[in-house]
Amino acid sequence: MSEHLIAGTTELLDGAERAFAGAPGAEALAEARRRLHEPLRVAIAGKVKAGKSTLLNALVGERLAPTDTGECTKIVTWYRDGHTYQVILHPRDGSAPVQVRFEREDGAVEVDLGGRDPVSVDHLDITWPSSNLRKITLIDTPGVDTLSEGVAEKAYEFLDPKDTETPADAVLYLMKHIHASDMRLLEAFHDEAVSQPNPVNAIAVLSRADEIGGGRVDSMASARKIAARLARDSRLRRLVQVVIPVAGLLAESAETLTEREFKLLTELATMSRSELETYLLSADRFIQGTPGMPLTSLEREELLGRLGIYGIRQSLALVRSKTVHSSVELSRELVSRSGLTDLQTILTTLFVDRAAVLKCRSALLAVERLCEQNPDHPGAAGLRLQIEQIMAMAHPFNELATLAAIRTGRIKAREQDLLDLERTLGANGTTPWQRLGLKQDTPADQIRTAAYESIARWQRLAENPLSPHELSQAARIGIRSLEELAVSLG
Ligand SMILES: Nc1nc2c(ncn2[C@@H]2O[C@H](COP(=O)(O)OP(=O)(O)OP(=O)(O)O)[C@@H](O)[C@H]2O)c(=O)[nH]1
Ligand SMILES: [Mg+2]
Repeated sequence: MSEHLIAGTTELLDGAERAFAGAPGAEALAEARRRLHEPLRVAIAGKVKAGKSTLLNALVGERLAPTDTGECTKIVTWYRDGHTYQVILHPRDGSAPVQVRFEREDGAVEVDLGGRDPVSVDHLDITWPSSNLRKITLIDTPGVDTLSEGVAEKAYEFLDPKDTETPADAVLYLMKHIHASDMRLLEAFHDEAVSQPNPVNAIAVLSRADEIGGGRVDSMASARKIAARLARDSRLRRLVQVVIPVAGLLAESAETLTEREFKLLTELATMSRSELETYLLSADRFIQGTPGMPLTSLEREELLGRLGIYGIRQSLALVRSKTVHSSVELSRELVSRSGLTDLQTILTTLFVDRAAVLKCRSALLAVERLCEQNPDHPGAAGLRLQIEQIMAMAHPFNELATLAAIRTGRIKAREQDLLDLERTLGANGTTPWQRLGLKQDTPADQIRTAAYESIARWQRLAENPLSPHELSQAARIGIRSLEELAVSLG
């Protein structure tokens, strides 16, 4: 299926390049073509200090993006896989990109801007050999505080496809609490052209989840409850597919945990639990400690900076209960408890498995934008028709559009029907068992039976004279998804 889609999109780009040769903005087509064969681009956006760079590092599994201070946190920075380590600076004035020097300080890549004002830099493009960047290129964006500030405007513009070409195919939006400006920024990312305000290419992350419960051992459980409540909020459902809580700092440190840190934690775990608890009530108390307490103040401060109170509590509990016996085991447990494993799974099922559709969607948008910029061009009408044809023929687009229609409240039905239909359309993942809500190891014949039962159910709904037209149409798209699924089972 995706090969057909890529072939159709490539043909469209060929036609557009012939039609628009030399026309203003035609360079965008070559870029769109390149993108089709590159990894999916996922932007990490959100307000200032939401924990974006920290989460990026956790996803790469290395401390690459600078956090906290430094002029480079104000610049959009791409991290992509490649053979060599290099940093290319793209100036804002459109002049030629230049290779710049960098150092690694405290793990993070410190780029030497060569005296340039960060505002004059459009973006930095960092190539870094990493298997975690093979399928997705990650784009770190500067935090948006108030939308009127210079830097904020830049990020806003970056996410707003109306003004500039959208450089990302999908977005992870980090939020600590839901905020009116959070919604505005998210809305800006959603284009209207290809499939209406679109919740299909965005995931919300409830970030710094450990802080939600004040670092208590049950912080993640509280964060999960809040995330589940947010995910039911109709305003948010219009904008994102899911809301996932992640303790990014813990995830980053867990991914990069050292043998030495494991040893320090083991030493700390020798102190009685009740005694240590009184010191874990605040960061100051923990660092100051008391004479005779394991580790030096400096060592405790270092651990706190890496793991936070929540991470320290979790680590000590795991060491004490002998659930983990090595830094490798501790790292694995903490990665899971930070919510990163869940996020990685969701990223794979919702973005990576759909990469071809999302990338083709970006390419169709690029052609459509060019047609808009040159409305009187003789080729524009034909290309627009071709875009419509690709979208109508490519079933994955219909799935995305229908998912978006359900999410934006344009399809009315019983809540359970809508939830099941969303799942059928691939909202929870595109494998047969995910679409049917079955267990992963369900045998093929049971999957097939479930698929036929489900087809019959949607047929009844589609043919029911009382079903509104939009619902019948949505049910038919679901039937087509299930038919393709049944064929794929052989
Ligand atoms: N407790 C806790 N602190 C976090 C978490 N994630 C990030 N931080 C801290 O929050 C601060 C900001 O983190 P960054 O990752 O730089 O946030 P950012 O969104 O990239 O910030 P800007 O790019 O400046 O907008 C740092 O001191 C991090 O250590 C988290 O999950 N829990
Ligand atoms: Mg940052």
